[in-house]
Amino acid sequence: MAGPQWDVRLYAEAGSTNELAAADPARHRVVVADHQQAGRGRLDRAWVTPPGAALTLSAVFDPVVDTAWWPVIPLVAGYAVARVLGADATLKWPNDVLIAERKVCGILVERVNSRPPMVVIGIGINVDQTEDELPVPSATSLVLEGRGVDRTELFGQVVSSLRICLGRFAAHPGTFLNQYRGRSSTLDRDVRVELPGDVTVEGRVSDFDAYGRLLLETADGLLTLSAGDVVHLRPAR
Ligand code: BT5
Repeated sequence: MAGPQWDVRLYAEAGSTNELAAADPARHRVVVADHQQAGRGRLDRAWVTPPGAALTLSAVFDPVVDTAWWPVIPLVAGYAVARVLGADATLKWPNDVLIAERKVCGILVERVNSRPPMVVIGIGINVDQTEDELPVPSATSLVLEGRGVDRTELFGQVVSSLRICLGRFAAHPGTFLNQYRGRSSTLDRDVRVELPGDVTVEGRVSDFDAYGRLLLETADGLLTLSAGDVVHLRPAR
């Protein structure tokens, strides 16, 4: 199936690929850096990768879905990466990709208020890092999980998967969460959720709604959460 013509901008070094993509957004543009020196996570956190060992890219899309569905786009991006990484890649809500419960990929989706509005989908995948090169113990890399992959091939697979998954999502936005549930490592788990504003809640994740919100059963009743950092409290069953 022929895809669109991608406008790929490859940098040997860049600060943040998301920043570069957002500064000059154009449909089907992909910014990729061999070394990202100031990678960004959510909430001003850092995404840290050594030169030449990770895949760090940002792809620009103009999603043709009603704005009510935009909060689901980060989940779609995580799902698109997970299906490339294999059957054992799971999703920690909202969109971290895990292998064996450790984070192999982080995603940062940002909206650009251009005309039409676009999204920058930033994806960082740990590919060749050794244990020493990972910034936190909760991280892993593909090579540490026993799968060496070629970064260029992975790049092609991830960009194509993003396009396919966003296309399907745009066609049937209300059914995406059915697929997402099957990849979730957070569903049915006991979790602690750190909410914006230093509030923490604990409970069991009973489901996600069609808009990607997490439904948490707590001692005080059911909460519907649209943002937060999840900590899985017990091993997966
Ligand atoms: C994320 O944030 O997981 C989003 C990361 C997005 C990175 C991509 S790379 C291409 C594009 N350009 C950018 O500038 N960003 C995007 P968050 O959920 O806030 O997680 C950040 C936290 O993950 C940090 O505070 C660390 O604890 C941890 N971390 C940092 N680097 C990591 C790595 N390489 N692997 C795993 N965990 C990491």
